[in-house]
Amino acid sequence: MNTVSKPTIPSPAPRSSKPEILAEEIIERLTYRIGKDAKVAKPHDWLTATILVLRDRIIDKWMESTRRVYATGDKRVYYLSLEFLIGRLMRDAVSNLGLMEQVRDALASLGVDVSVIAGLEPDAALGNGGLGRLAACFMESMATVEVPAYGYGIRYVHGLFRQQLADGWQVELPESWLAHGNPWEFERRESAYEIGFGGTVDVVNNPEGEPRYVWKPAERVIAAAFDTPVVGWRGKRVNTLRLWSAQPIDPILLDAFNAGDHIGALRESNKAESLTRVLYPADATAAGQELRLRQEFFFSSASLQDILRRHLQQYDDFTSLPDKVAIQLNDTHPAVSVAELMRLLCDVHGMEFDLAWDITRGTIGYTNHTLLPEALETWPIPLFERLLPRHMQIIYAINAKVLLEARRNKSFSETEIRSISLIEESGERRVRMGNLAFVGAHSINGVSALHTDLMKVTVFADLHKLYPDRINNKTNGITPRRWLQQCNPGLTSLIREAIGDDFLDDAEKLKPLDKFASDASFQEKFAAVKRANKVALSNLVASRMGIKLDPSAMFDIQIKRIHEYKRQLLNVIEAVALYDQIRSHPELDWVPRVKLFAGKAAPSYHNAKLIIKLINDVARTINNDPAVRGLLKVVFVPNYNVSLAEVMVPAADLSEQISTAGMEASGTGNMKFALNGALTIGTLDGANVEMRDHVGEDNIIIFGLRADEVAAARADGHNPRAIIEASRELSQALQAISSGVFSHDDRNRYSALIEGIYAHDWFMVAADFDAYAQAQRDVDQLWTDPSTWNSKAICNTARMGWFSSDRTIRQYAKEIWRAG
Ligand code: B1H
Repeated sequence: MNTVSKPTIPSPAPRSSKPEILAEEIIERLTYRIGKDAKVAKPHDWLTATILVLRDRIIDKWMESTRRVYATGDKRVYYLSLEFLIGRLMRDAVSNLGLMEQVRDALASLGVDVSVIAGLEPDAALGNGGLGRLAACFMESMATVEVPAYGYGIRYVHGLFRQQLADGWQVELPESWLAHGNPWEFERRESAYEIGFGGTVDVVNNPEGEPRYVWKPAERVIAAAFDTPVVGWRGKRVNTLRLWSAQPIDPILLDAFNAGDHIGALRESNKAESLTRVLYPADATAAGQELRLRQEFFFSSASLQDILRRHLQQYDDFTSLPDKVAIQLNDTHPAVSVAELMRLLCDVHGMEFDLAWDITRGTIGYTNHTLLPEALETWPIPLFERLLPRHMQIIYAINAKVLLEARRNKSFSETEIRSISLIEESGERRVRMGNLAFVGAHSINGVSALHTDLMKVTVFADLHKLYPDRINNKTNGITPRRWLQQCNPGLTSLIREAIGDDFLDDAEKLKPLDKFASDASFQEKFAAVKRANKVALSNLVASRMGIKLDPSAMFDIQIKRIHEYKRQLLNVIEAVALYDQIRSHPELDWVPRVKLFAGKAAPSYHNAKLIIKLINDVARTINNDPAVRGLLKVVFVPNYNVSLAEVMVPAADLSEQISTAGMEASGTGNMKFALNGALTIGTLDGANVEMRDHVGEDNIIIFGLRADEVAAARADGHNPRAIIEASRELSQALQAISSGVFSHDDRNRYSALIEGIYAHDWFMVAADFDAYAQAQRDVDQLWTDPSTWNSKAICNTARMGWFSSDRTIRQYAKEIWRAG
């Protein structure tokens, strides 16, 4: 550095939020940034120009937030997740900046309808379902509760596939959210790191201490950073979502090109870029392919290198890492971070193994999201060793340490030791990523009280015995900004009129709304808002699908990934049974219902795709049967995503949360519906248990086996055939489906699916059917008394504030991260 005195650089003037000024700036951006004359600008151009104007207002706060954490030396939190299901960002940003009216007016003065251009923004679907959406809610809440945080993930070129229906079958189409560019992101060319794969490990002996290991990767790619600002409520803090994109070291091999090998010249480049090209659409199933392991290591290594670089900019060495940095692993997808952090500390920065191990564990926390065996990631040793030879050595070294600890402890049997090991020895030897994440973390948390309790007695029973203080619970939450204020402005203004604005800053202050539950005039207004939301959904269904819905019917909604454990099948079998009853007893007073479904199936998940087809087959038959007289409608809305949820959630009367008890770790859709005044019909699974505690058992409809009963039934050899024979409704419905009543074109289409229920009924569909059907008739009964229904719905909204992700994040900050 030379010593020339630094000039004082003025800061840009604060930006006005007057509609006239916003309008001027939008024209400015349109002209000079996009190069379009307002007269010929397309709606997309207006959208981009508007986002650029908003972005400027965010940048000031962003820089201020970054400066603040440097100045205070506060701990930084890093959330590592392979998925961020963020959806659209414009309405979120405008609303959190408090510019809703101003932006609407500014655009109106230019002849542009804000809702039209907002609807053009692509829905960023860099995630599969609940796990990815949770990461997005957490990002918004971390900014809101002012935790200095960075999200780290992958900038997939193609997010989750677009779902189309062809004759009722799911068809997957590529999704290209970046097609029109992405005005929210900033490419950071200065923040790029090399990521290696394969190769060999050299050992350099060191007479002074531990030998030094040097990994010589055979392949290398560049990880390039793209940053998106995340604005908290009222713009208090702006955090960064940093997504990595893979780029080749040599974009083109000129020698090969000049020698005429034009394809070979680009091979390296294509290979690098394919690393971050698509999101794995598995959801709750480990993908198990080499490219996936590459993705996991790629983003873990880039993130850790970035974290360590930032730390060294401010502090002398890494002994302070656990005090200044908290790294949270979102499931095991980034679990290789445990070994990579050890490698960076020991091999690159020369730290002793034992000290590095303490620092690693002091820094890392791990969140588990599922107990499903098929979702627990393990990698074959030969693959792991070939791709990450040095990490394999480190994992063996960690394992030796942990197993020695367990053996010294004396109270462990050989079976228990085997289950603690990071290496699975039965059959093909594999690395257990869950065990690696567990031993490398000081905190292991589940996502609901029930799920956390089950973790302690199932997957991690033996590790929990060895490290009894590490497992803790952090019940999931949802951001009330997106999932109440933005998606349900009608309900939000109604609540403001009744109890004032306090709940906008603290969702638990919805409580006073309880008093209005029995207020007849408030009930009427509440019902009117719900009806308007149902009309909006009906319009969407009419325009997308040409199906007409009656907004005075009960809207009964199940939207989530299609999975056998989530039991869309139970729901549709009940619809078939109800259909049968309506036809047999036309004289009875049936409650008009619309059963809506939406959700994607993993492309390779045969039964899930078959369930989609079944729902559509049943829908076609029921909707076209004049004997039903419109009393029952079944609709499968295609291409479920965040934006569709924002329309469906506020329109629900009844929320279906009917997973087999013990299988849904938490659920978060359940919370969104209840917050928006739907009643829940559900099992005692995941966060439903705590929702019942909060809303009160009179305000939720619970049915079915509990988790311990499911476990007992499975262990004792549950006899579904006997159960089915004892239930006339169920046997008739199953018979109808399996004999082809809904599939004349292929009468055996569903025979194997239904045979699974007769043969083992793993998901307890038969076991829970009668209780479910009865609960549905209880719901019908309730519906006939609108005042009681509405009062229960209002209680749900009033009492769901605890499920705000602000509460969840405060608990993580206090109890795991010790930050903020
Ligand atoms: C959840 C997943 C998941 N749990 C593997 N596990 C994946 C597993 O692509 N993969 O390999 C993707 C996702 N997702 C969900 O997490 C739980 O099922 C929900 O119950 C829970 O609410 C959500 C957030 O905690």
